Parts: sequence; C-alpha cells; structure tokens
Amino acid sequence: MFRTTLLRQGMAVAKAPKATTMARPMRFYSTSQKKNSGAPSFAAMLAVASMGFAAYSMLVKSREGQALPRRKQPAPVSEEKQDDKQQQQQPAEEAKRIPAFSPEEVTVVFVLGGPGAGKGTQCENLKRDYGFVHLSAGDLLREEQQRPGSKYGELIKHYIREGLIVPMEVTIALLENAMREAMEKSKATRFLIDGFPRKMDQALKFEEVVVPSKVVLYFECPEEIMLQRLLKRGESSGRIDDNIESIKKRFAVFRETSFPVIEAFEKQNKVKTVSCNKPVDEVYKDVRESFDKLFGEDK
Ligand code: UP5
Ligand code: MG
Repeated sequence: MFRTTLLRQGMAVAKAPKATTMARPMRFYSTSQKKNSGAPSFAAMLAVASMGFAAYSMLVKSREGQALPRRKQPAPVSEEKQDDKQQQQQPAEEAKRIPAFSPEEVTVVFVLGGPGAGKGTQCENLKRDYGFVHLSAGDLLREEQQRPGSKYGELIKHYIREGLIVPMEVTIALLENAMREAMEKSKATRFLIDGFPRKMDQALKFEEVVVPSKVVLYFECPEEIMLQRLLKRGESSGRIDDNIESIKKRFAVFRETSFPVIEAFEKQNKVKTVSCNKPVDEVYKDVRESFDKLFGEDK
C-alpha cells in the first residue's frame, strides 16, 4: 500500500548529502570514535524532512481499516452500552494506535553487525529453524530502488552507493508494510529485522511506531575479515556498494553511527553477541544457543 501511495504522490527526490568520512584501518569498534558521518546541506535536510512528513502521513493512512495484531486493550465497562456511532468509530481509532503491533503478539529481533559480518547468512538459518520471517532492510531498499516508477529509486541508489543511511521514514514504512504483508499472508508473528536500526533515532522511532524489539543479535567481526568477504562477494553480487570505495564508507558509518546503537541496547541488557570470525556452521552453533534459550520449542 505504501508503494502504491508513493507512486501517486509525485514527491520530489531529495538531493542527498555526500559521505565525508573515510575509514581508518582498525579492527575493533569502541565508544571513543563518534563523529558526524556526513553534513547534509540545508536544502537536502528540508527535502528529507518534507519527504519524511509525507511518508509518515502515508504510513498512518495505510493502517486505517486493517485488522492486524495490536495491543490488547481492557474492555471498557460500558462497552455493551455504546451506541452504534461509537462502535463505528472504534476500528479507525484502533488502527491509528501506536505502536502498530503489540510486543506480546509480535516478536522482533534486530540483527545487527558490520557490513559483511554475516547477518543475512545467519538469518536464513534462523528462518529455516525457528519459523522467523527474515526482513533485510537493505534488501527492501534495493527492491524499492529497482521498482520501476519508484520516486525513491535515485535517492536510495545514491545513499547505498555512498554507504549512507537512507532517511528512516522510507525504511520504517517499507519494514512495517513487509511485516503486515507477512502477517496477512502467513499469520507470521516472529520477525528478524536484519541491518536495522543503523542510527539511534531509527531505533527509537521504530520501537515507538511499529513495535518494541525483544532482543538484539549482534554479529561481531573484525573489519579485515568483513572486507575480504565483501570483496569476494563483489566479484559476483552485482551490488553497487560491494567495491572498495563504498565498503570503506560503509565501515566508517557503521563505526561512527551504527555501533552506538548496539551500545545503547547493551545498556538495556538486550544484546546477544556472537563472534563471526569463524566458519558459518560454527557461528550458527553459537547463535542457536541463544535462540534455543529464547525461542526454543517450549517458549
Ligand atoms: N559469509 C558470511 N558469513 C561467513 C562466515 N562465517 N565465514 C565465511 N564467509 C561468510 O555475508 C557477506 C559475505 O560473507 C557473503 O558472501 C557470505 O557468503 C560470506 P552476508 O550474510 O551477506 O553479510 P551481511 O552482514 O548481511 O552483509 P551486508 O553486505 O548485507 O551488510 P550491510 O549491513 O552492509 O548491507 P545491507 O544490505 O544491510 O545495507 C546496505 C545499505 O543499505 C547500507 O549501507 C545503507 O546505505 C542502506 N541501508 C539503510 O540506509 N538503512 C537500513 O536500515 C539498512 C540499509
Ligand atoms: Mg545482508
């Protein structure tokens, strides 16, 4: 629905900012390296802000009239006495409630880690074994970028190539719509949100308007290893960001902007860290240990 509405809007594509930071050779991420990863111009900020407002209006509109899992409300004492008019108003009011989904009914695991850490690879294993729906924010953005007629195509392409973070309104709308689709199609209630949130404001907004996350799975990996993996994948992936220039920018943004998100979740005791510097099967063994405790058959 977001996509259809998007098409009808004819909104101008924002002139996107350029990345200004380059990666320094380093192995580990620490709290002492926080810097601004790009200084957008005033015009770009204005364009993004108006795009964000429009995207959110669409998101709210897209919720109207949809019956999906939401926070359970205690029945009002006078429920049986409500007149017809009041009863007609209720569904529309409920549809606008935020967060959109109840954390008691919908489980979200944020899967985070540097570029090439192995998030997508491990999510596919988890999808198979634990009945999760795997939603990669990067895949959803690439799909939107390639969709013929997308008003956001050029903007997304620029941000991805520069390793920058696409304005959250676009990503959150794509994620929420994909969650709804999966709920409608297969009554899905468990979601792996791969590669999102990458910025603190994204984390706060998603948890406010969509659903609070249950746990954060963090794949820890040295940059040198991730670099080798991405360059190897770049030989055949066709991804516009699997080249040395883009990879350096992606690393810098992860280090400076995305890693603090993991640190913030850590303070809430929500993070399960798994080292990725070993073969896929061995990494998965460690992931399973955490998931069996959290989501095993008896859970
Ligand atoms: N591989 C995996 N595990 C291995 C292992 N244990 N041993 C040996 N090899 C292993 O794996 C990468 C490669 O390594 C593969 O070839 C794999 O076989 C091998 P993969 O599972 O794909 O790693 P992953 O962590 O998913 O790497 P990816 O490149 O997808 O991570 P990114 O976070 O960089 O990419 P994403 O698609 O999430 O985002 C791309 C861009 O989209 C971002 O840079 C940003 O511009 C934009 N974006 C946003 O703006 N907002 C968002 O919310 C999300 C994305
Ligand atoms: Mg991935």
